[in-house]
Amino acid sequence: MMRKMKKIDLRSDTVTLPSPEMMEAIQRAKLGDDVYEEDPTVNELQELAAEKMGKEAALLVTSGTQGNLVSLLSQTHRGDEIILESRAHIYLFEVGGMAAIGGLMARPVYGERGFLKPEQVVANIRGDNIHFPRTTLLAIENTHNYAGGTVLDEEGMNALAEVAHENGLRVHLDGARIFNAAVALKTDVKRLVRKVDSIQFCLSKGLAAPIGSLVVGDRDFIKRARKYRKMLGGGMRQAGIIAAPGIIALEKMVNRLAEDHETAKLLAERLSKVEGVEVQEPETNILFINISGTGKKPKWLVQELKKKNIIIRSGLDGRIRLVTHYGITKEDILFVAEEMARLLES
Ligand code: TLP
Repeated sequence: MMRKMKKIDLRSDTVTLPSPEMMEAIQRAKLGDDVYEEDPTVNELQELAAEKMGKEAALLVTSGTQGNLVSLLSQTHRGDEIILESRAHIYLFEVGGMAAIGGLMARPVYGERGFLKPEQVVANIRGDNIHFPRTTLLAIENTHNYAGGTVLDEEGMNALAEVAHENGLRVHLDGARIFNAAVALKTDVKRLVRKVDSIQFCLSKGLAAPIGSLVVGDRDFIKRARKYRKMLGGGMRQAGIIAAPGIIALEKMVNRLAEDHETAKLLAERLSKVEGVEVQEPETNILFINISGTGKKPKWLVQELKKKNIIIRSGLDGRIRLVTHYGITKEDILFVAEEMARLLES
């Protein structure tokens, strides 16, 4: 079959390249020194982000990891304990920054589909005892990456935030992919985050901007976050070149996430027909499969697909994560499914 060998990279939605419109916006961006809060493009993006989330203020940060860390630092004190789901990105994949830099204790608790139940939160809050650290924060991840791009709805979000607040905890949302959740639920993102105190969301994932995340919350929180961002080396100067494509990401790339959810479903549907392949039904743009039933090894599959310019990565736990995103078409996905089926059935 003569097919032009387009590179199809399904390792993550972080691999997306900026759209031509984003590249043009970078060229035209009005710039200033953002450490002095004088970059008009950064200011515009931050206002837009705050408005979209229904909160008072926002702050552009370099990455999701930095956004989560400044949020945690801004809402806790050294020695505090944070409750989070045991597969949370903050806990597993952020280099232990909360402990190393924040002096924070993690209280990881397993939750079905990546989400704790309110009663699990209550059960894990430390009581008033001389021996205990203080529990001061609940961190939620929506969509939950490692649990399979799973979605928590408005009711679920509110129930968690309410129980946390009733017990004196603040609430942080690792919303790296919160727009995927909102699109999957066909709801306004504002409704999902209404009761949380801080949010980190990424521009550089499904929204296809090249760099950056936003931290969102009330003005006092953002003031503290700005100081911690500076401490971590995240005070940027003419950062409007980052903010300009970010504005396009927020204004034009949100609704199209539905296409990524469709292509993930299509891939799941095709792969579930292959004998020995276990497929976790995708809720958004992340699909986990397990091929151990085929007798083939993930590493072998990675190598074989690479020959067709299809790039995947085998996970840490034997599963394979496939992520759909901007630039991946339905036709690409049909091609990937066909190639994978051919290899796994051979
Ligand atoms: N996730 C990356 C990798 O680190 C695994 C990916 O490819 O999915 N929160 C969540 C839920 C994330 O998935 C990620 C990135 C982050 C935070 C961190 O964002 P960055 O990579 O911008 O620091």
